[in-house]
Amino acid sequence: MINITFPDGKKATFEKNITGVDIAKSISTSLIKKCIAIEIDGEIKDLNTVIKQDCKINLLTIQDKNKLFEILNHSAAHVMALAVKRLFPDAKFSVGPSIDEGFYYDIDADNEIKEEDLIKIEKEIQRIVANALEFNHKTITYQEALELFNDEPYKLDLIEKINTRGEDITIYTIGEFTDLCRGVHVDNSKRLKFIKLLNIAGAYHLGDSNNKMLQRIYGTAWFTDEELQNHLTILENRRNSDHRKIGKDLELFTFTKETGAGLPLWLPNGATIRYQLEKFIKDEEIRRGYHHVYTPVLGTKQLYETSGHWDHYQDDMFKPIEMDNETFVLRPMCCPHHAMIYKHTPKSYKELPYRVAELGGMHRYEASGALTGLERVRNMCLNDAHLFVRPDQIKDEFKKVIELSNYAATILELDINYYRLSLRDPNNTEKYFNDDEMWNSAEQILRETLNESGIDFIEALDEAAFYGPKLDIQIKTALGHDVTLSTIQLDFLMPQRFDLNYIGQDGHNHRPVVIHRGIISTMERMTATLIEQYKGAFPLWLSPTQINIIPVSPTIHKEYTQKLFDLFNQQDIRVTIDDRDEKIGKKIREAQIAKIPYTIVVGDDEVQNEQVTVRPYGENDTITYSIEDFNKKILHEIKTYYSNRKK
Ligand code: TSB
Ligand code: ZN
Repeated sequence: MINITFPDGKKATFEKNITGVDIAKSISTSLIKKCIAIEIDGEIKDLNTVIKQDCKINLLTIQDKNKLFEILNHSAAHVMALAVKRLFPDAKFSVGPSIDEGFYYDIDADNEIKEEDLIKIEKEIQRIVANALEFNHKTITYQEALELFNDEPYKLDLIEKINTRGEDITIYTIGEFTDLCRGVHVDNSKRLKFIKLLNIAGAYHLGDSNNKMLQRIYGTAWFTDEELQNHLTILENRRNSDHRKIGKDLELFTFTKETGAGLPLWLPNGATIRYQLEKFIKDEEIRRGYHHVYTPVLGTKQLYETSGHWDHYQDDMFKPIEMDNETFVLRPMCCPHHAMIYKHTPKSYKELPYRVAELGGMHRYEASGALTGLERVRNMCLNDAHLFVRPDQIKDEFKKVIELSNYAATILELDINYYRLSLRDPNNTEKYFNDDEMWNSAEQILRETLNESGIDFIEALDEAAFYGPKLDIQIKTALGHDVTLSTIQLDFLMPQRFDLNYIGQDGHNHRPVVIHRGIISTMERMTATLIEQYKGAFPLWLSPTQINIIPVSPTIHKEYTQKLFDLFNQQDIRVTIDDRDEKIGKKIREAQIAKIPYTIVVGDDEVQNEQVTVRPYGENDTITYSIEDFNKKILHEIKTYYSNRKK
């Protein structure tokens, strides 16, 4: 006999070896139809799991849909695999898990599955849904598994792995399709009515680039049509603010096969935005006592051996270049060059903090699958600085950097997701240099500084730089990636490695400490962030074109149009004239599509009254100003980094 306790405390007794279906049946026949899965002692299981001992159970229905999202999507992967098998009988299957917002399945169909086939597969899925097929599972032996999947090479690989781990091998059958799987699933394919296949991407079997590249089909499944439609709208909005799409539409940047993956080409519009960002941060840093320098993008391999990059950061570097018996590396970071700048002359304690800054070019060999538009590239320019400070200056200087970071975040209107204190994992001896005492004191100082600054932060293990702990300022991208924008890092190692000193008040040599910091990140990542944040409608100071003048008649209004152009152009305002032989309505529309902040239309009235009629971006109404008033207004907006972004 087995005693079952329900969530409301009621109890029931059954014969041995019953399943969720039997329990539902004992309550009411209508409940059988509603039950999707079962919770046994708090763990979600298949509805037809055999219960062998006393337990607490909870029969899960659509009311519990939040709990069931994962198993719904995992079941969706199976149903999709069955559909694919019917349409592509030769396809071989790898793995098909649920993910945050849906599911995928990695399939080897010799690249036969095309984007347009997704509709066919969806139709087949709907047939499977209509057939209301049950999910059935059982445990089999290693030998049985080898026989059953003898024609499925990827499954055989998985079976070997499961067997080595000494785990049970379980299989699930739906219709004519049997899959190797740990579960859990919904009871029946009829639950998968609201499903959508999204796209196909390349993926290696088990994510290992030594394996064959397979096709990964992504999809998402929901319990109601309303939820599915809502989710599709969210995805559509995300796609529309994806910086790669906007960057293409607004001609900001591009990549070509010929130049190489992850190596961005900044088109004139994007280059203008970048130049404004560079000017903004460089001028601000100079005002705050930074020394801006220029140093080369490569150095000798030896320089990077001394710094420790060669030992701890080699995997992220391009391969060395050999020339005339010397070996060079493309630098992945600017720190060693800045250390050499510090060393150029002896420093006295009075000269510290000594702040070396650069818009520094660097190269990192990011995995090809990780490259994402401008967000993650292989050639980049970092708003970098290395602050050489006395130990008694660490906290103050760190706080000043936080202050600068806050200032930049305000001007750039950044939506910061969270602050992260990134610590080393003491067990990861390969990644971090080995000096417990140094790490402990660096981490402690940083924690104290953050607490004193009143910053709300989370702590994360194994996210530190190889040379020290850091404060990372994280944002969430349109695609939902969690990425680091600003970073402020504490380093006791580099001064030692490069034998950096300053002469103290006592006349003796002392070791400085280094703060590495990147405030507005790389120009690449910051531009990607701003594109997504503003959805391409940049504030005036950043806009590639600030004013577009459209003469109603390119001949009659030519002189006045030119006069306005010259006036703005001479004040470094980025202005264009659209005197193409096109309808005025079309030109205004195109200026809106290009998201130009101000469009001036010049007609007879404007010429006669020496005025400008202006249509701000995104507005239907125009405003008429005297030339002088408009000029003042835009100069003010540029100078104050004005933005009317609605958050
Ligand atoms: C701050 N040596 C320090 C520097 O002094 C350093 O390089 N730190 S870093 O490794 O964290 O990189 C600084 C910033 O560059 C990161 O915070 C991130 O915003 C940006 N970044 C890193 N890798 C990439 C990449 N592949 N593409 C674009 N931006 C990147
Ligand atoms: Zn650095």
